[in-house]
Amino acid sequence: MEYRILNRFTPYQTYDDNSRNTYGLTHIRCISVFFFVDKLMGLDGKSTRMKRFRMCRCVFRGWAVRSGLFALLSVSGTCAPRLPVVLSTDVGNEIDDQWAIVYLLTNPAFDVRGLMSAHAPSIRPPAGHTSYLILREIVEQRLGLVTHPPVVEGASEPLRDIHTATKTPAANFLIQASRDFDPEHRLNVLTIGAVTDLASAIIQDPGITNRIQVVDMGFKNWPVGGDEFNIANDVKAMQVVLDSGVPLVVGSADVCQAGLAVSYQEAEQMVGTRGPIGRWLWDEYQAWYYRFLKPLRKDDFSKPWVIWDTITLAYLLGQTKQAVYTRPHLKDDMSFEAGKDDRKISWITTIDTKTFWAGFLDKLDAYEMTHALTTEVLPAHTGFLLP
Ligand SMILES: [Ca+2]
Repeated sequence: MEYRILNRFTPYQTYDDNSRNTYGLTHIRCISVFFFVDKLMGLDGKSTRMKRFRMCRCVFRGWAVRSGLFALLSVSGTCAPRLPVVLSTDVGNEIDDQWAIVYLLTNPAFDVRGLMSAHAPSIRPPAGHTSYLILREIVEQRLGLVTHPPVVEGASEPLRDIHTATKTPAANFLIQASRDFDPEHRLNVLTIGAVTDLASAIIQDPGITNRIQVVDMGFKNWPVGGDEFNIANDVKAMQVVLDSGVPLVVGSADVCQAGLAVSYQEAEQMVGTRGPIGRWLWDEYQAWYYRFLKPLRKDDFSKPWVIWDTITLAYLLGQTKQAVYTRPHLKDDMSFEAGKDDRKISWITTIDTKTFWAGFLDKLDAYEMTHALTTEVLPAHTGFLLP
């Protein structure tokens, strides 16, 4: 019983076969304990059945009391409620989504209900499907998860207009996943790409705005809004999200640049010296760096790259500060104008960078120590690695 309780609060072990190994060890340990007690009390083959029965009853009672105490200690002392999360990611166009996916699935604080792919123009068409394949490969191959939260395919194109949903598996999944929640207990929806599937879910089921909270990486800055990659990839979808009134927290590019920039040397120190997952993140960092930064700066490694999308996780972990503004309307040119009412929006202003990266590396180490991970070179599906 006690081991089952331990496992419940160790989610990076509950998704895969490694947890079954823990159960096997538990059984062996229990048998060993009973054998030792048997010998200590002289209960060998000459003992009566009644003696054995009383002994077993005594042991069982003691075990039950211990387990109850352990459960109470676990719940009250060390285990905060886990954060229910669904992620929508355009993984495959850059390197930051990979870091966000890794942290989401290695940190026991997150109760991951599902992972959805999203489109971007730099992902091979159909982009939603390509991103889905990359996402699945990361979860199953890079992170080695035999069983895992649902991985669901998202839209491959932006919305046609603000009134017409794109009916995708991801939009349907999000609506279904949200049904377990209510205004006081909301599902966190992290969007780190175009918000097409989120907008489609809202158009199909407006009531979802009472069951979810959205944390989005997007926009250049406050109060401009601005032409930023994720927003530009589906402006209409973000117009739907903003106008719906769904609780929305934004992590904009300027705040990411201030808090999540990682230099070449820092990236090597952070992930390059770790296990297979860390080395993969480092390989992709280098590939991205040499393709997009070095051609312009031959002997200069000082320019960092920004791990943008992880700002959404920093928010969920309480490692950011926010300002609350009157909710704007998004114009077609991606600038803001005054909204029609006094509804609000939360805008992240700072990130506790040191605490965030320390937690990231701590969870990565713990995961790599407890999981069998591949060291094979996997086929590169990521867009910027394609020939
Ligand atoms: Ca992204």
